[in-house]
Amino acid sequence: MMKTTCILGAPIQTGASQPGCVMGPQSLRTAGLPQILTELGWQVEDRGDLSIPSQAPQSYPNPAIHDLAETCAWIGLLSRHAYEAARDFTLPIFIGGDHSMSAGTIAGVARRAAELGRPLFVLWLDAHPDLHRLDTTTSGNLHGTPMAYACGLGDFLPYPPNAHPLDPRHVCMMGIRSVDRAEAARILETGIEVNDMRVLDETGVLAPLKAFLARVEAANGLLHVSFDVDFLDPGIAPAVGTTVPGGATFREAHLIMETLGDSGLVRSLDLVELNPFLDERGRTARLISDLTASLFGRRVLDRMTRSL
Ligand code: 6HN
Ligand code: MN
Ligand code: MN
Ligand code: MN
Repeated sequence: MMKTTCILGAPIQTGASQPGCVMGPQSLRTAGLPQILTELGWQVEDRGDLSIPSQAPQSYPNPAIHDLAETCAWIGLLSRHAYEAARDFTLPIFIGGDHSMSAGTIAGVARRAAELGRPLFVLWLDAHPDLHRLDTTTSGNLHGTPMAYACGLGDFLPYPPNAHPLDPRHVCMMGIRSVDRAEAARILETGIEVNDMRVLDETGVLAPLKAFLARVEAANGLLHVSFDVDFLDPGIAPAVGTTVPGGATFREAHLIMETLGDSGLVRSLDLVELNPFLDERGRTARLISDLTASLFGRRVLDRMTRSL
């Protein structure tokens, strides 16, 4: 059967502190992502970019929060489109856009998993856990909230209701190295698996990844991967607004993506937080599209063949 993917652009940047993520989808198209996946034998449909109408401002008791109405509109829109993409394609790609969009994409793929009667698992590759509730964020940047929303932790009104909350035991985080106090409390309460950079330094990336993949497989689960550009070390991926030193290396990141590709368990992918305004000659966009190629099956021998 033909392997199918779609590219769905979500140019949202109101969840971040600085503008630029709006250019993320176009930057990955310019890096050649659709052609790369086509060459790997996938049938690729570019569904273009979604957009929301302009929103009336919405206030909230936590005065730090900004652009709440925009984020709510994006989450509702993405939830519907991610559900349809998960229904219609083998492995859809949701390209951001800031990470608040994952509140919508995870809700959409969770609806599809519920329809199939299969559990949803999420691999969260990020410097941050993004576990803020609306009452705990102090930056007010809503890209710090999608994982708490996805797991149904706290009252998220006026976000759209979350009909299929994710089981926190079905989440595996890797690359974490910047955690706010309120987020640390959520991690301790829920027992979410957090492989911070110290764990990755001590065990390497493969041991925790393979243990998680074995759990997904044993549960006949569907796996969603949420890839935040700041998971990577800023030295190789400067195009992100929330750089944190000491991130994943080029080799660690490729090994993760190749292992995910080999597993055959991944059913959807977020590529988020790419801010091309901060890039250097397109290097981050090229790296993200190469990492995506690794997940979609590109292996060293393919590249050798091509250069012969
Ligand atoms: N991201 N914890 C910080 C905050 O402002 O709440 C950083 C959030 C980063 C969000 O990386 O998607
Ligand atoms: Mn994030
Ligand atoms: Mn992050
Ligand atoms: Mn379970």
